Amino acid sequence: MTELFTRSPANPLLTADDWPYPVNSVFNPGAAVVNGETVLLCRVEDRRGISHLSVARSADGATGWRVDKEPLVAPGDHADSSRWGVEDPRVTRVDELDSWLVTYTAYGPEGPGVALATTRDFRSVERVGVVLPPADKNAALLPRLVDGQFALFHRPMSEPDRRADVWLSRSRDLRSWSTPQLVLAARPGGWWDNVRIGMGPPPLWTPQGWLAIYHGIKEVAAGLVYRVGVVLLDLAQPQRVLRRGEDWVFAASAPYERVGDAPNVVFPTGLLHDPERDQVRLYYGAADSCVALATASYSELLAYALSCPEPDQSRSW
Ligand code: BMA
Repeated sequence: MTELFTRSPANPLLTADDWPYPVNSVFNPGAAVVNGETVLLCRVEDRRGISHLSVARSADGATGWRVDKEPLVAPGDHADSSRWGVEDPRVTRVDELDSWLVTYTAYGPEGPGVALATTRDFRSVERVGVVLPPADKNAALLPRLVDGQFALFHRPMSEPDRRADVWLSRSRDLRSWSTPQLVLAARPGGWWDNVRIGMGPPPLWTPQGWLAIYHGIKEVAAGLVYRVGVVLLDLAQPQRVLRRGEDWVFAASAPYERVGDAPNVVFPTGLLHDPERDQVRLYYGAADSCVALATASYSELLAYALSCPEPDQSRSW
């Protein structure tokens, strides 16, 4: 398979050195286009190890970043379910709300839970708070309603077998969510996504289905390796997988992906489609240390997804 994604020559786009105050690391950004500018909502880990979410803006999405001096979403106080940090945001434009919805992980003594906030301008947020209790994370909302309902992918951790797969829940009010339906499971044995998987950025609408990027984890002697895969989901029933790639489409190879706080991690969280350039921009965290960008041709990526096998229900991986 030819490489679908090309790394930006400006990588790493953002590191701790770009922050206006001392921090440990900057990674796993949600992405949006706001008034023609690219806005990244970055996870910033401070020097206590607690994360907050801060905005960086750029005219071309790769260079000339301007970083806000104050967090957009800060961790909660002592009694709060996010007292140990707010992490891994995904950002979805929701026209029905005339807002962007931020889905993020609220981390506290109970574990990681799924939390929501809305913003109209990336200068202030309204917090909805935790909507799916621990242990749950990797939440990404579809940009369109399905049967009049919001559709949210998320990754509950089931006990006692500690399975960690991608599920879908629906809601009319963003607060109460339906019983989850299984979408995509980790593949056992030697597969690259055999330990845990999680939805990446909010999937892209295409005429052929929802084009979705996910991360998959494999455990090797040296630790965990995070890679990136592609699936195509049914437009009307997004819990139905139409196609699933067998190979990963993106994996750590650059020095800033191989070396850092968490080596060999690429963690995709932002995906922007520019129809005029037939381009998608994938923003990701590298090695839990910096923010990076890889681009692909939209039509090549979609053609690749359509060429992948249909999942065979009778086959057990
Ligand atoms: C996951 C999340 C991500 C992180 C990744 C690799 O569980 O916590 O924030 O990037 O692990 O360490």
